[in-house]
Amino acid sequence: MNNNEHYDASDIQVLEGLEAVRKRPGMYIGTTDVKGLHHLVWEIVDNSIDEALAGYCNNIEIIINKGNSITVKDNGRGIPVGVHPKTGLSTVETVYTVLHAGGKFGGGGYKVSGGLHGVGASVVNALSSWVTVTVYKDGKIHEAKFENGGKTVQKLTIIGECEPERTGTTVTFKPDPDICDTDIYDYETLKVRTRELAFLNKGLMLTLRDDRDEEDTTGETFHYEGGISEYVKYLNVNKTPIQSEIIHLEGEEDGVMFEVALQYNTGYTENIYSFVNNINTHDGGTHEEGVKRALTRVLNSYARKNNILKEKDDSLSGEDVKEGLTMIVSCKHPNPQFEGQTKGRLGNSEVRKLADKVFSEGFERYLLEHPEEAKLILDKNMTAARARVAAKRARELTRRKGGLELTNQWGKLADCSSKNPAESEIFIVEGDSAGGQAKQGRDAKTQAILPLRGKILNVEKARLDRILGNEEIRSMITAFGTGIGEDFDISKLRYHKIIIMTDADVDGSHIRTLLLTLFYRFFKPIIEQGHVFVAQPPLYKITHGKTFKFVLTDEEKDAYIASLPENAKYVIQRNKGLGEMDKDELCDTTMNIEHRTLRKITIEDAMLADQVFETLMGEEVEPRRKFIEENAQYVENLDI
Ligand code: 1YM
Repeated sequence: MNNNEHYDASDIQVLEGLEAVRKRPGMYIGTTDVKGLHHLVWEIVDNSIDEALAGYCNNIEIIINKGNSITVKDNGRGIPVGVHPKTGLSTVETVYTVLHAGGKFGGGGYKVSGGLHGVGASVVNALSSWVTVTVYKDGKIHEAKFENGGKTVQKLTIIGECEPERTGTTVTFKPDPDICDTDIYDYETLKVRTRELAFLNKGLMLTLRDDRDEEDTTGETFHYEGGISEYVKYLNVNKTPIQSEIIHLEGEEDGVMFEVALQYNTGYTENIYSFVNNINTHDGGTHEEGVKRALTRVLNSYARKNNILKEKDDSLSGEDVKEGLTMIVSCKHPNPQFEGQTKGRLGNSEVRKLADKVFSEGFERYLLEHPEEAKLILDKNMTAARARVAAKRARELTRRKGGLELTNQWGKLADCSSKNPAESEIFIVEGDSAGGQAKQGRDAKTQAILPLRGKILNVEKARLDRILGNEEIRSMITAFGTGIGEDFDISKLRYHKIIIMTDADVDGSHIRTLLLTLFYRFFKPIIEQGHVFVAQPPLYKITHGKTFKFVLTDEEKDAYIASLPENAKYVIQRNKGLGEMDKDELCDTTMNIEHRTLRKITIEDAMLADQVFETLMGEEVEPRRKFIEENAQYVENLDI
């Protein structure tokens, strides 16, 4: 159609169609910024993916060329090359120049494009300065060329021969700079989606290559025989899984394919992603709902049957069973209904049933066949449930008791006079006697003291919810000023240093573990933002004649002793409790900004404490015994 004088009716319709796309590109590709630029690539890749889903293609290459054009190659059947009965044009030309051609001619299968339904090729053509389509089919190489927003400049022509076994489609296009604001592709963006497509389509090999700077002969290849199982593994790579294998379940009904892969880890966040025809359904929908509903139901029923949940206990909630869960849900649907503002939700109601059925049957069987792993999962769920109850109770308590005025009445907080959080510190001190000394020796302007009494010493038997019932702990939470759970607001933190000061014995380490666990679960940002510290009281007091020295470590002790005159008499006293120092000693060595050493708590420290806490408070005697045995070497007086 090089000659304007030879338009017939169908040609005019064709040109009007593509002109509409150029007039309102946003309607077809969302935006004309860098996002839209990448969108064009996926429109072409989607056609290759469709061919893969139909079972005819297992290899796709994406190349960013010099000059910022893109080549997409596949080894499918090749776009049909015959004359199309409706348009009188070759099917290749029809697919690339008639809007909605894909929808009409694609026929069956799982159309992947999220709303464009196969019109992608003509849209890309409309928005490109040039496009070349090459089809390998029947031992021949066919080629068609388009320019200037989809005008045919070379009708489909045989340009050579190839091996008869060779089939496939290669498309190269250059986005039109008049339409797109940028022509710079971002390799990382393309890579992330390419990898995702490989995870979502098991067995499919996808290669991404960047030839812009210098010819890259290999590129990066993504190919996962395990599909979404490997996606879960990938997402859990920096986490600690609590199951040795990944659960992978799939099923099909009336042409709808559904699959799910999941694995729990020791963390607290949920990592759930769902897809329909390879498109991320950000707002979930029936496929995700079906799985979540079944997950909660199956775990509750397993817990009841195995007496993990007692008759009086509340059921596990949907939130409880999602803690530490990494899960990919994928559905391939010939006729998906996308709902919601951003069309990010699957609406087809029959999928809910299919997802529920496939998941509950498979997961129930898994739990029965893997009792040890089932136990680990249920332990995790139960802990989450307890934490939820505890958080709720704490929220109610802090809400009910309200403001700080009450603190002094039922806690024993000696607040500092400064109202500037940046210079204010709160010492959480083990025991009344050390607390009393600290109150006397502190700098009252910037240092607040909150003594914790012995009541909470029996940490290993106390649940978090009970601990939150402890008055001193509650006054501590109120003193922080941040609120807890949903109400948490770090900008309200009243002390930028929260300093835990405990004895160097088992009880001291229990209290520290408890406090760190509490902070980790309910005040994570205060740890993440570096507000939590542990005071380091001196480990030894070395008396030599009338002089004495406090030292923090064994190394310092040895160095000091070596510095004493030969044959000098000295006494080394190991400092077990804070109370062994008088008030001046305590304040000089451990609290005074000039002399003290503080250890900043990292999120890793807190995570470790949290795990230790679980071991200590768990119902299981064996891990507790083992923990104490393993750690006995670190403590002098094992008094438990
Ligand atoms: C690099 C882009 O477009 N591959 C591709 C597209 C098609 C086919 C195969 C194909 C589909 C069918 C039958 C079918 C398309 N064909 C059409 C249409 N890669 C790329 N590979 N035979 C071949 O769906 O029945 C549209 S896309 F409409 F012509 F069938």
